Amino acid sequence: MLKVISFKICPFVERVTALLEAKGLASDIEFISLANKPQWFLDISPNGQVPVLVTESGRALFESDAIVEYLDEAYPPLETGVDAEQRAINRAYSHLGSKQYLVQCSTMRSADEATYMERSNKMHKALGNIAAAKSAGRFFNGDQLSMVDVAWIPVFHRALIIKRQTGVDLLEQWPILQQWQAELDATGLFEAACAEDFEAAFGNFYLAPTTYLGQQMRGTQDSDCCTPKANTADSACANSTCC
Ligand SMILES: N[C@@H](CCC(=O)N[C@@H](CS)C(=O)NCC(=O)O)C(=O)O
Repeated sequence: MLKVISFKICPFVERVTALLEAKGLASDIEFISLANKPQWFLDISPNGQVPVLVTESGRALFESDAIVEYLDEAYPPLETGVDAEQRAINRAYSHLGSKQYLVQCSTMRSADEATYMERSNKMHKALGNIAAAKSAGRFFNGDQLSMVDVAWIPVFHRALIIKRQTGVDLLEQWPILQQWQAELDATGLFEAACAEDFEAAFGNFYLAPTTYLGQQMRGTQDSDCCTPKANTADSACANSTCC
């Protein structure tokens, strides 16, 4: 059985687990603490990061780009009839998506509105570019789910939770992206790719009272009002703006 080494709110992990779900591949999952990485994990993860995929033959693969390419080569492809040119285009637009993960994480962790605006603006060029490239179909390349859709799932999933909880919509300038987000949501992959308590863990970290978005959710503006809770995702990720 395939096995994913995971951290609950990591978008790089979600890209991998979304692909496993989309392909109908069963897998085990093991969550680790990133603040206190176990030695067995460091022994198999050369970059010390999640995700790691342990293949059915027992080899450990790291780097999400490499993992998703492996999964699409070793198992029936997600999208059929993709020639070399289209595959290159898919990789490029997937890369555009995964490059947004850390930018989105730091945007969501912004302590005030000015920082939030400055950081979210950094995503706007990429959002405009992906909006211009999207097909008129349900998904990126048409009506068939592609590797590009999977790469953008973590971005759209997080944007949807933030919109529902705070009313702040990262995609508000792009109705075509809102529509795409709704189509991806309707696949059920947002939830299927994540642990049952994903939204709670995500909220503890990104919607804490110390973040601008957390204040929007609570209707408060005072970032000094509260001390972050101990033993939440916050404390597990003390060194990072992202998971
Ligand atoms: N380039 C890596 C990035 C993965 C990554 O940043 N993972 C984070 C969690 S979201 C991590 O493991 N952080 C712990 C660390 O860097 O020590 C990939 O694509 O797999």
